[in-house]
Amino acid sequence: MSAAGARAIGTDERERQRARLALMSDVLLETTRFFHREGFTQLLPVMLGRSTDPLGPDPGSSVLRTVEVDYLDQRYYLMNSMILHKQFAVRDLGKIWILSPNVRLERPERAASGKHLFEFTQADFEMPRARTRDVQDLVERYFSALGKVLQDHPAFSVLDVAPPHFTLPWRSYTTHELEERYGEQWEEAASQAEEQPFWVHCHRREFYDREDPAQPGHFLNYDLVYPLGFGEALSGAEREWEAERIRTRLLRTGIPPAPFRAYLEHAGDLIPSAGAGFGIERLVRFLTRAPHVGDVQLFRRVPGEVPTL
Ligand code: ASN
Repeated sequence: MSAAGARAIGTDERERQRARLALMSDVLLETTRFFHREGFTQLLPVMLGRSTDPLGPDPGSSVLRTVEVDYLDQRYYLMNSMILHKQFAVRDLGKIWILSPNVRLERPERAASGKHLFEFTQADFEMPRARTRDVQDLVERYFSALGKVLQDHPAFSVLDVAPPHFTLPWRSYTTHELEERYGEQWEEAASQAEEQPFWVHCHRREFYDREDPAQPGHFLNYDLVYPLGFGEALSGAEREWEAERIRTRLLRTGIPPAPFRAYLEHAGDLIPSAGAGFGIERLVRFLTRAPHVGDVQLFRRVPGEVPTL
């Protein structure tokens, strides 16, 4: 790589970077194969939308603002995530997935977490009429297949890291249990305490995650968390799909309604679905034990760092 493209780094680090990116290339190939085998249709990503994910209210989110682009008398938003588009795609096409670039203007302090980027790509999928268990089973099948395919990958010997060894099924907790055990900032401590990825259910967050109609105040959503301190891997949910419930949930969040007008206009056509998204860079960081998630990007997008290009 020429000096114009990447930070000045030593030969050893360059070799490690090549190994991480070679592994990422094979992760992308296996991810594509996996979703294809499972009968998902791959969509090209949307970058600008009349509505996008508000990313909140969520105690885990620290985005400064959503990027707005004005074009021909119309306001567009750069994708925080494609969640709202996924809900319509799943209605039209059935099981879908996307390698979706997200721009999230994180605060500079987030650089120290080791896991935040202001631009990253997530594998984002959605399934019609699916429930939590279906998503968990699919994700566990994915990691199991990925682990097998990557066993002999040369990157692991370059990096002196053991290939992944996943023992399934993974444990499930609720946020309430983990809060009791580790306090409000449970993610870091819980992630440090575990040796396998684990599921965490029932987060109070965005309006599109379904609130259990049988148990108001409980949410039919989930995160997968990597062990050994690597933190959140994936987030997803069963979705709110009835227009009236969506309106009520949106109102309750108190976020300005203008960016959701277009979404609400069509919300009467939604169907029940569930899905999730997982960051490709975080996955490769976890597999390669990279110190920072920016270390798996050739063109680093770390909050507070000015990129070379
Ligand atoms: N991809 C996530 C989901 O499916 C949304 C997000 O990235 N905030 O729920």
